[in-house]
Parts: sequence; C-alpha cells; structure tokens
Amino acid sequence: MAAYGGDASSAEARRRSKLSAGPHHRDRELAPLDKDRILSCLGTRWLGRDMRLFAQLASTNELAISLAQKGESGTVILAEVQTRGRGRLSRHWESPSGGIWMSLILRPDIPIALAYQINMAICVAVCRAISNLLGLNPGIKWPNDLLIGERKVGGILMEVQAEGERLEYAVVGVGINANIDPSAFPDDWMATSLSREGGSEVSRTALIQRTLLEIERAYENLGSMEIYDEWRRRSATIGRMVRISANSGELVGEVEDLAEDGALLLRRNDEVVRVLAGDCIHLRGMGGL
Ligand code: BT5
Repeated sequence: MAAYGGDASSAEARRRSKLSAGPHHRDRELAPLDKDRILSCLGTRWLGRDMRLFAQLASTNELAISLAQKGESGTVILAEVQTRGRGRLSRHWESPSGGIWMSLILRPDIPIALAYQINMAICVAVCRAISNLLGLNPGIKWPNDLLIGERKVGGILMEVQAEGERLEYAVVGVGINANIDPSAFPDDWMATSLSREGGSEVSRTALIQRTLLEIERAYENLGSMEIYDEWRRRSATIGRMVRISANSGELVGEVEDLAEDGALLLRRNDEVVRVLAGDCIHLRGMGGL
C-alpha cells in the first residue's frame, strides 16, 4: 500500500472496509466465461490451445507455476474469480468476477538475463489488444502497470525459473479490469476498468481471444526494436517526476528515458541513474500528488 502514497495503515483500513462493504461488482449477473466459446474463434497457432478455465482459483499464476514445473508449455489458465490473486512483491491483486485473470506458460529459449523482453512484449501486446478491439489507448507505467489516463486498468506479473544461465520457463499473469466497478476499490489504488472507461460492458471472450493473438505475435518478435519502440511510445512514465523504491533505497527524479534492456533512466541533478527493478510512483499531475 505504501507504494500508492499516503499513510499505509489508514489506507489499508480503508481498503478493508471498502472491500468488505460488498456487493460491489455490478456485473454479477453477466454470463460467465465459456471455454468452448473462447476456443471456437481463437486465432493463435499454439498459445492457449491448451486452456483451463476455473470458476475460482487462489491464483492463476500459482497453478500455472505448478503446471510449468511439470513441463507444460503454451498453456493458458483462466479463472472467473481469484481468492488470492497476487501482484508483485507479494501484494494482493483484487480479482472479482467480470475481470480477466489469466496466466500463460512460456518457454522461450533465451538467457535469463533477457527475461525483461517477455514483460515488454506482453505489456505491448495487451495494450494493442485493448486499443485494437476497444479503441481505448492504454499506457504503460513502468514496469508493469497498464493505465488509462492516470488510472490502473491492469497489471502484469511475470514469475520466472532459471536453469543455470538459461530461462527454464516464464509464467506471465495478466490481470485486466474488464467489466468491474472500480469504485469498490480504495481510492488510493487509482483503479479503473474498461467498462468504466468505455461506458459499456466489453466482451471478455473477444478480448481474451485478441489478447492471446497479440501476445503470440509479440512473443514471436521477442527482443525486436518494434516492440521496444512501441513500449517506449506507450510509456506513461517517460518525462514524469517519479519516486522509485528499489532494493538500494528510494530515488526521486525525472524519467529521461527507458533503455532497451528495460531499465528506467532517472535524471537526478547532473547524473542519470539506471534503475533495473523497483516500484515507481508518478509524482506530479497524478490525482493531485
Ligand atoms: C500488478 O502488481 O499489477 C500485477 C497484477 C497481476 C495480476 C494477475 S491476475 C492473473 C495472474 N494471477 C495472479 O495471481 N496474478 C496475476 P502490482 O504492480 O504489485 O500491483 C498491486 C497493487 O495494485 C496492489 O497493492 C493494489 O494497490 C493495486 N490493486 C490490487 N488489485 C487491483 C485491481 N484489480 N485493479 C487495480 N489496482 C489493483
């Protein structure tokens, strides 16, 4: 919670009281996802051809990791609801019905040092799917948030396993607030949903199909300049004043650029610092901060 500013304990108390206030998901009565419908018009060659859909799971990433450990590849796990959806750094990801909560098992033959290319490609692919299908234009808040305007509409969680220097598998979790009511979430999450932004319910089936197709295409173009350029172009972080919490401590500065290897280039007075991983808070122009 601290990453979203404000006093962590009172923010947490507000979160709990708001989330327990239910019923808060206005699409409760919407049709649940149907695997056969998704598969019937899925344009991918290999991604998601093996698809598992659950009414409820603790976390799609958790299940995907256990399947990846058994050697699966290209499998897609979907859940209507997650009870222990997770974000980065063991944070909680609220996953009511109406959203898209899915995980993919990928096995690119790349060194672990290039794993950032997967995150980059998936962020770009999900943005492409949303803009091509819905005409909305999501931005990417470094490193893994999907925004519409200043508000978070989704997030990516990549969990990787290495064998020596090589990547053994990557499980990539994609969370998209499709048809959910973001006013149920604490204000300091700055959350939104596609239905809120677009003014009407979206077809989750069509969006899953399109997202998987864009991911398969981007994945086959992993490490390309085309992906990097679009990742930069879609960045909501370049040019912003930010506060970064990294292992090495806190840094405040203006984001000059994003490097090809995914690093954030932060200008502080006369020096430019490379930040490879960390949490990023946009400071100016965000909800009055
Ligand atoms: C992320 O983490 O943004 C990655 C989220 C990935 C979720 C997917 S869903 C399918 C798959 N299975 C899983 O178990 N997870 C993945 P992070 O950047 O750490 O953001 C987490 C923070 O976002 C939380 O601390 C809240 O402040 C906020 N948050 C939680 N749920 C949210 C939601 N539904 N919409 C917007 N913000 C949310």
